[in-house]
Amino acid sequence: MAEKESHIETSMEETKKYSPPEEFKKKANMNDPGIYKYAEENYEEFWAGHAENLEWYKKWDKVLDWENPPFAKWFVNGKINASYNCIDRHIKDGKGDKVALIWEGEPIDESTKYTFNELKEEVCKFANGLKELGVGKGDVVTFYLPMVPELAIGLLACARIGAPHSVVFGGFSPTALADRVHDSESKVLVTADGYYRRGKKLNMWENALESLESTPTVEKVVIVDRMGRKDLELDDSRDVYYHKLVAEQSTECEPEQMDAEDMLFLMYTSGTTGKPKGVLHTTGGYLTGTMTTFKWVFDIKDEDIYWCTADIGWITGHSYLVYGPLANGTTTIMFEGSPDYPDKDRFWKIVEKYKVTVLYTAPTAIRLFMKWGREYPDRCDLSTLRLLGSVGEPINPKAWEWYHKVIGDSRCPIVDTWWQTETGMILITPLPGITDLKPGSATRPFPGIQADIFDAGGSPLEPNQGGYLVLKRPWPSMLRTLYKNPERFKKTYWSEYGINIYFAGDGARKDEDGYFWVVGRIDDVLNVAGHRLSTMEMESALVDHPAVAEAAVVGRPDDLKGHVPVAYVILEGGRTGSDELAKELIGHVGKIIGPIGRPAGVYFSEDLPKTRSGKIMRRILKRLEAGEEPGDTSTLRNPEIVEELKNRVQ
Ligand code: 7RM
Repeated sequence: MAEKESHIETSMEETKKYSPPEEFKKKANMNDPGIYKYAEENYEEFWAGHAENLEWYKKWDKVLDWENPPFAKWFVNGKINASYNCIDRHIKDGKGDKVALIWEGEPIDESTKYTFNELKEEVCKFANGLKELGVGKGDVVTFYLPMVPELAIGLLACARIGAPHSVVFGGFSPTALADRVHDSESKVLVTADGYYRRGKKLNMWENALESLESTPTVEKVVIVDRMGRKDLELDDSRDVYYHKLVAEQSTECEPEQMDAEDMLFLMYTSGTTGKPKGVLHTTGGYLTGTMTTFKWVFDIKDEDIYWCTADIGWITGHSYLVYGPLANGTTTIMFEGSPDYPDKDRFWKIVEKYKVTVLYTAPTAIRLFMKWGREYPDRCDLSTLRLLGSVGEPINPKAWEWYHKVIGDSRCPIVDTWWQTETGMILITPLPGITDLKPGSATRPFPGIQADIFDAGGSPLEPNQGGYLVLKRPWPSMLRTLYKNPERFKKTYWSEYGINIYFAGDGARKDEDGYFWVVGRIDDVLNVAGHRLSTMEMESALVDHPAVAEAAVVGRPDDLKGHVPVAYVILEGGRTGSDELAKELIGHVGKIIGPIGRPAGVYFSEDLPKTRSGKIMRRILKRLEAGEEPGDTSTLRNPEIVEELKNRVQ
């Protein structure tokens, strides 16, 4: 990881407290604050109690095996199927006709609903189709899709037959897709002909085709016909349309009995080095963790209409759009489009249309809505909302207050939830009805979770001292390893403070009430609009360009997106920077990583601040971008460059 600073600066603005109304407390499902103490003292039993809510083919012999840290096993020798538990179990409980999934297309008049019965049929058909293509237990299937129902169905179809899924966000480039397909050795890729974005029709098939040139493991490609394009040139021995594949399939498919520790999915995430990490989640623990946190954090009732606005291409979409809600038998909404199409009131129109009761979204979206103004939400009936969630980055108190007042009508509690791709489930969060809220704080660890703040040397810090966020005890939906890379798994997460302590990579402080205030990443990972991007990945994309000799990418604070990437570039000898070249470099990075990786700006410079051993001190560039003093430059080989850059940046 990046050099550790001895001090993490955290802001300490004092904030109002919001106490849940007594009435709400009474209604809340889990209104016993004693649950924290119970879970703390009996945490294996606590988790086992929740796992009992799932249906197992065979119960576990042991709740947790932590004898060989950091390699945890949960619900040892238990046998279970995630797809069965998300669908069939509810049908058996008489909920077959309840709506499981609502899909809202980007075009305003396009939507579909699936009851649990219908979802089961679709999932079984796709599962049988995948089997026909030769997919069996343990074969990874990669999905590169827009937000179409086939994506949610595909996850559950894979889970049904024991084939791990790996979803690559549709905004990633062909190169990024190829890297991920390659690492996971997928034999099947599921993609689409195209997708809608703000009324425009965009191609997807061309990207998939480009990546297929360098992914020899792929034998079969399934294509979802989203746009009705007629111009696709298919390779008949490899490519098949989704609707043709599933047309004749049986609507029954016996779920595979999976071991609790069998891989459920891979989710690639940006790390501190260029190569993305394949975060591996398993079946029993992941489902227990997401089911339980979903129910408690969102205080879920059977009649809730729940909407998570995340894309299934990210972990939030996996855990809290698909698995968490469906494991609880909750109606979950999936939206294909953008918040401003056809107008800036689209989200609120959806809330009104489906009478959404619980909304889970990201601070970056909230800040955008704030900028657009309250006229858009005010046009719509939001009175069905009763609880609001936030995830992805710290929510600034101003955005919190706006969300609370304008969207929540000062009625709805806000659950600010801290977690990561690696943690699989929410770990720091209020419990509505129990926890007093402080805008900007994710509040307290979920029952049974032990979080703390350590200094660089590994000692727990006093209240309000900034340090490093750690987790001191395993939890059921923790990542089990990095795919094919257990050494990197150990090194990245379990080496900083010893093999029992999970190092989250976030800077944070704990206040006098034990509330956590997360500042953000302390490694070379940028959080851009709630998406994790690796600065190293962008730097290698830049130096891949013939004009670039060296590059450093850092985050610049941004009112809307939290941070945006900016690139400092040293050109190859003889070259001079220009607006054209800057544009070209931005486009180049966009092509290698995908549109979300495009730098917001490029600076050309003769040199960059470097240590005597030649390492670029990104920390200094980061400070300049934040408009702060550069700090100690005495260890630099070339301190004079800092002044020069400072004049240019400001
Ligand atoms: C769920 C998700 C993880 C990183 C994490 C933090 C940041 C997420 C919050 C937050 C402050 C929050 N997974 N983060 N939630 N920071 N408060 N409520 O976002 O793997 O994509 O990102 O996001 O830095 O380490 S993720």
